[in-house]
Amino acid sequence: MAHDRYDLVIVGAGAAGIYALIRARKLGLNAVVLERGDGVGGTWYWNRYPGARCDVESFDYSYSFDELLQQEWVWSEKYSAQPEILAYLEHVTDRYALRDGIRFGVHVESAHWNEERLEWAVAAGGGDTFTAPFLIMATGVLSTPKLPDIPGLDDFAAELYSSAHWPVTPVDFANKRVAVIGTGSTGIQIIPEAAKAGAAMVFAMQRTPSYSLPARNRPLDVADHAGVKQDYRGMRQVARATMLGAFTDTRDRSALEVTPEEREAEYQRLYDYGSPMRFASAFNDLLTSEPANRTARDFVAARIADRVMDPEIARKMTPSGYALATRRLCIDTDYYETFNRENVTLVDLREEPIESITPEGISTSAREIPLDMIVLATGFDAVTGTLRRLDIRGTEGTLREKWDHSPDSWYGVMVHGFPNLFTVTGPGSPSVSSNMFLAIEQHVEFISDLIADSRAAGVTRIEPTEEAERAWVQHVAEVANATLLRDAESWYTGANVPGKARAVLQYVGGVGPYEDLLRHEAQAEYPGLMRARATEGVGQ
Ligand code: NA7
Repeated sequence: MAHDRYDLVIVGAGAAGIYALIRARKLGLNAVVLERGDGVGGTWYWNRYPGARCDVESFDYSYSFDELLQQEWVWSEKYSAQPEILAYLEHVTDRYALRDGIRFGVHVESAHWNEERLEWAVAAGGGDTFTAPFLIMATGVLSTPKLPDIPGLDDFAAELYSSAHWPVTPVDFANKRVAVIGTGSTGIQIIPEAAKAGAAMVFAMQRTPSYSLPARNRPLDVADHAGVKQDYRGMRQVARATMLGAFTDTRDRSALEVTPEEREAEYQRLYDYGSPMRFASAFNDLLTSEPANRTARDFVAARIADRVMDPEIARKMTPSGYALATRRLCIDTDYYETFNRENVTLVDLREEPIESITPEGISTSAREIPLDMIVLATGFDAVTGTLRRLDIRGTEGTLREKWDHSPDSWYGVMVHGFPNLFTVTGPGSPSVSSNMFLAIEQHVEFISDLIADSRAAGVTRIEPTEEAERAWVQHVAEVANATLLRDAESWYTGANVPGKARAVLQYVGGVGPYEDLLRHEAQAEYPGLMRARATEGVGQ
């Protein structure tokens, strides 16, 4: 049972924790990263299921903080697959010689604030404790899987996998009867792979159909790299000022102010390009106007009908009842076409809900489906899930108690009642509705600048005021309520987890405007924060 002291503890060695360590070392801090896995990568370490791939283009979905790094790294595909993203994160870890600052296999269980000592005590399984005045939770937004509450799940006698804890050794689908439960981004990626890998039958268990666009993934060639790398820095600057934090080629006009032919042509152009960010940015009112959104939905619905040969299956796979992009707008490689194969069956759970899982397979209200394998692609307790599960105790109680009521936060980066605790891409920040790498860089830079500034000024305690937090939460809600996201029935609002407080978990005011607000906070010397020096009381 060791007790180690640091200047800074960082929890999580995903893209956020890695960058936080790089910045901490630049500041000369004695920092440690605690990681429960045996390697770096976070989400990209655990989600190694076949077909796992990013949905933001590789040139955007990577760090921008070092021009040399971005010039030297060569992405092989428009949308990188999980092994390549993981290799990239490992490369970054080695390139900046970070491994000796990361403790692997450490399961953090609690973090308690000590008001006398002005420090956090982070306790891990096995009894080890790590203390530091500053704590960064880089625990990810899609890191706590949400397993389904289906009776009999533990009784299944054959192979059972969760997409978010996929085994390192290859899984063999050949000649097996495989059910994939869930048709969000993950199910949409796994189902075609299982079918291609020779499964005897893939049962796609669909409760809510997603909208999905062809990714048009392709190898990147020398010309692609030259095109971007001749001015990578400039491209990043443009991306950073956009709504989504990626290069989106947006036209600032309404879907309703153009002719139907122009609209169709624009949708087709972006559909042919293959990017959910670009498609969702086709017009400036797709997320704010129901009639505008409907034009995009109708376009995608018609394409689903083109891609699925059986009109009845196409009908079942066509979403209805929610606006496009209020649930993740997916991209796919041959997802709909997969349902034209002999070895794929759509099981529409709205018609025949799952009643139980038996040792032999799945019982729906209509039939028994004998199976050799079940894959759970049932999503995550997103954004707040991991932090709510840890015992994080501040001045007035636990973060869980606070967030069970409402996921309040100051810019998604600090929480009133939890001094010197920082969350990377927390609730109320652009996070998952933007390019996550950029969102991570924004936060880590803001946090490390704040720590540096505070240490230089002799500040030992930092906490957002209640008023500043309330004002931010209100602003986040106002912006969200002006969009169709206010009605979203998806993980974007916590709707997929029973009992979870309902709120739009992202700031949808845009990455560029959000960065301006953060910059303003820093330039104005953080008016939303109480910053106290060692000799002062709280509230100075
Ligand atoms: P998602 O997008 O939350 O999708 C989860 C899917 O699992 C969704 O289709 C759910 O249907 C389905 N689900 C969940 N529980 C059940 C039960 N009990 N029975 C049947 N079906 C169920 O998670 P993903 O992992 O696909 O994607 C998460 C993000 O990762 C993605 O958006 C990208 O940002 C990367 P439901 O919608 O609840 O009817």
